[in-house]
Amino acid sequence: MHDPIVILTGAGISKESGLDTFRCEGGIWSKVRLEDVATPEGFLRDPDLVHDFYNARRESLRDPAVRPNAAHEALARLERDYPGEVLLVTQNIDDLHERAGSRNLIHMHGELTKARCDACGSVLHWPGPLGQGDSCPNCAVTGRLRPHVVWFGEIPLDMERIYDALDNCGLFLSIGTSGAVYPAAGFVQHLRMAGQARTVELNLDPSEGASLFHDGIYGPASQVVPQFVETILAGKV
Ligand code: BV8
Repeated sequence: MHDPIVILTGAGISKESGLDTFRCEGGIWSKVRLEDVATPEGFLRDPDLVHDFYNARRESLRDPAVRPNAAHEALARLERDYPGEVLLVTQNIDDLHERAGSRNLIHMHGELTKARCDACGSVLHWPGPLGQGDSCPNCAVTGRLRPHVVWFGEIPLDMERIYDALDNCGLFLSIGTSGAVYPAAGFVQHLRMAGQARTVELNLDPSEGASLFHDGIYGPASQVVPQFVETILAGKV
């Protein structure tokens, strides 16, 4: 019997693909205040500053050097080759999991390549720059488009589907996340209370919640994730 697997990823899995993390040395939050660029209040106060912040990150996705690494590819292989269900829940707003081939995927904090219209609610594919002068292609209203990203104080996406999957999984992997942001950081605690899933952290170094996991495997994701995926596929986990 192959129990369902739920995987949570964070910015650390994309680090070796050339994308910054948030809280490591020199990370995003050391360059810009999250209150200014990752909150609804910040967007209301200075929409151009927020658009510039996300336009720069969206532009970095188009850099040919930014592509899925061995960790993204290993998770896509696991979804393809594991006989049970594999659900990938990412906090990341980059598109590297899709580009690696992952399909059963939830972006709980939204997606950099999408925009949302606050006038009509449309969620739109938006790979290029976004600004206050842009109009919604569906309702034609100008100046009401925002990044389709979950900011602090906003409710993450697909939470019901995520908790259903957590309550039915046999194995939970947490990869490349500091365990600093809730509710994602609380998933392992939720599982420990339910008691049926094995929980494993794979990270460069122990996260804030390291002690809550049954096992911890430490090193660069591009090394530890493919190795661990092989042990799962060999039926050794
Ligand atoms: C919510 C936007 C209610 C998109 C992000 C107390 C006070 C105030 C608020 C709160 C509080 N307690 C809880 C909250 C709520 C708040 C919160 O958690 N605040 C924190 C700061 C305390 N949370 C919220 O507001 C959330 N909403 O709670 O709504 C609710 C709750 C449940 C159900 C319904 C309603 C909304 C949170 C989403 C905020 N948006 N970003 C964007 O711009 O990207 S959060 C931001 O942090 C990113 O999404 C990022 O993904 C996320 C987490 O960061 P990580 O991915 O973990 O990245 P980090 O840099 O921190 O760590 C990287 C890790 O990788 C490190 O451990 C490092 O060692 C490792 N690493 C580095 N290199 C490698 C590596 N690992 C492997 N290999 C490598 N090579």
